[in-house]
Amino acid sequence: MKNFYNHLHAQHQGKVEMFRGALVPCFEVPARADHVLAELQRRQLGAVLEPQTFDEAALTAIHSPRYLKFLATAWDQWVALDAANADKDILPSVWPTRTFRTDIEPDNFAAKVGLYSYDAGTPFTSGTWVAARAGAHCALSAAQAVLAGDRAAFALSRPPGHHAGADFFGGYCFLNNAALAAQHLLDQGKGAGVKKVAVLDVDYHHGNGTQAIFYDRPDVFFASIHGDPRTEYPFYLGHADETGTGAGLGANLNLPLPRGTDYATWSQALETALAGIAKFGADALVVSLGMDTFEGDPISGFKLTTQDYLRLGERLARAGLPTVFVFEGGYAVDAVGVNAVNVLQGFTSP
Ligand code: OKP
Ligand code: ZN
Repeated sequence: MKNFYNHLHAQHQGKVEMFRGALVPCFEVPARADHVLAELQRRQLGAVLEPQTFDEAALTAIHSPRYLKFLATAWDQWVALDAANADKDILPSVWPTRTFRTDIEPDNFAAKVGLYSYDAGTPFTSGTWVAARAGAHCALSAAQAVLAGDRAAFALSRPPGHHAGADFFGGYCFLNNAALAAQHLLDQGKGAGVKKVAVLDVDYHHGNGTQAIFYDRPDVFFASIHGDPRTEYPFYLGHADETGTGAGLGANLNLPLPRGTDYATWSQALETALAGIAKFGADALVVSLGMDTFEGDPISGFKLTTQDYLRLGERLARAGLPTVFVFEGGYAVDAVGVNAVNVLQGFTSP
């Protein structure tokens, strides 16, 4: 399996995030990807490649031009306000909620940041745009490899992506890598017979961005297994009654589970998700591969073990679809490499 490694990921290195009234060190750290890379190389599980570059159109297929322009210029705007800002990250602090307008982009920088975000846990740093763009290119490159005939490919990219919407960042995410990969498979895969794509999100947190992007689409099935949003981030989306809208009705499947869920129960939800994907008739699969379902994860509540990830990989292989893996969450830094590579290993050599 080819692995597309975001060689620029460490340029995104947030200092602090807002948590319970205090600024605490970021959980989403560069060491996460370093550990996955080291484990890939240790087990020699395929070539580690730099991503190709793609033009703007591959990004505007998912994200709004207004949002992309903001991401590309945000840091310069921030430092232009005050040169001393260069030592601090941008952290959102004000948002338009119900009854406010979102059609007018404010001139005020803080207000602009709030228009394009939804939480105060996602710092935007000097290198965020460069890192996020290269990460998106990893996901697109992995999709490209699958279109060229590879059975599977892995985008080893951070920051993660599944919380990012068409025009907002949040939940440590800026560009929706999984959505970009899915759209690329559709846009470039017509000749290869790719007409319908499924996104399976196994991150602990509901992929609200991916769901929202494809919610009215009949050609992308979104299935997600995650902590119940009544108690778990991102709280305001991910309930079982969200089944899609309009032409996309029936193409969204949420499987929320309580804190404390282990693989015996989690894998039943996986069967339900895969049955939905099979019934939908997907021609290709994108897996939002979050490893924060691990029992040792510091911010999550499921109880999957390191061994369980081998079984997950085996099961995904048996789904029989060309598969793009996109790295998402996983904050037990010392375990995330072994756990992620276990999924890939289970997939390739069960
Ligand atoms: C991103 B991904 C922890 C608060 C949690 C947001 C979690 C984002 C998870 N102090 N804040 O889905 O792994
Ligand atoms: Zn997560």
